[in-house]
Amino acid sequence: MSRSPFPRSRFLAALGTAALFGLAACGSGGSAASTSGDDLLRVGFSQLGAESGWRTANTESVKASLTEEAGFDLNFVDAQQKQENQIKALRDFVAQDVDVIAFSPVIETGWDEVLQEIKDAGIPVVLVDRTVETTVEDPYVTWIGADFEQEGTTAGEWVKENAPDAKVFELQGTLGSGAQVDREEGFNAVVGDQVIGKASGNFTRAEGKTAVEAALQAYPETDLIFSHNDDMGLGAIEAIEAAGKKPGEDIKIVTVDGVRDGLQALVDKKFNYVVECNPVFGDQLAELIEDVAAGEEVPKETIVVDQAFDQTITQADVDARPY
Ligand code: GYE
Repeated sequence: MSRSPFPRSRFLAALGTAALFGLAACGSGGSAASTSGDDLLRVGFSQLGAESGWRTANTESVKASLTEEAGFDLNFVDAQQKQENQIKALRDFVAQDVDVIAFSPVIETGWDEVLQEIKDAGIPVVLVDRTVETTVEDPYVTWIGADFEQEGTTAGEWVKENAPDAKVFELQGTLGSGAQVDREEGFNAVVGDQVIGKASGNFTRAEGKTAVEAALQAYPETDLIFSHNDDMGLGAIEAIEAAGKKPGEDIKIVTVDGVRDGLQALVDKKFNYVVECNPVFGDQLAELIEDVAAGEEVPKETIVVDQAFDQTITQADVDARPY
């Protein structure tokens, strides 16, 4: 069973209408433009949570791009890092018969049934940020996100070059998530022999702190932490300082993301190296969703470009960071 794509002409017309409504609303000082919603492209977006600075920036970027003015009727649902909440949101989107479903899967597995239901309903899927492992054939039209394995490799190369004798504790993200699995694979392929222990901090600052408190007891020889994101690294700083040690010196910290708080820790010399993972791709996502809805050819994947930062970063760089 297939579904006819959202006609391009109808969508462009919707854009015009939305723009007019937007102007009218501004002119009258009224609240949000209320359209019938019929002319807009109806998108269900299941965000996995609000666990980190990265996620908050990503959510802001998505919402800033998928606006009514831009022609979208966005139903955004936050799953609070629970897969069952995401599955429920996805089923709701099917019941609402949205034009496109976009979602950022909290972990890689467990989506077979709901992906099949979406496929049977003929609704195209745009996968955002994280990846899925599924037996469903052609479960999504396109994926946009970062190269997590490369991020892990880049972090590993810094360690190999700058701390070849370090005893590394690996602070993993949410177990079973694409970001955790692939960062770990990339990092361990380069310096796996230096890793003396690992545990998950679920990508949050609080759980990162708890995991490092335990790690400092279990592996007192740890002198470098590779954290799968900034937030857990910030939690690690708290745990290290509470144990009377100096983060960045006694225990070096390498992280992934590059949100402002993370880069500030780098300027403050508490982090040693940060591999960027750029969350600001709402505009690219909006374009992909339009093209998918219009039935146009899109690339199977779009990799968001990342860089990396060391302690030569300046306060001005941090202050200029948009997120
Ligand atoms: O690195 C982390 C977030 O999937 C890229 O999820 C994302 C990761 C990001 O919680 O901070």
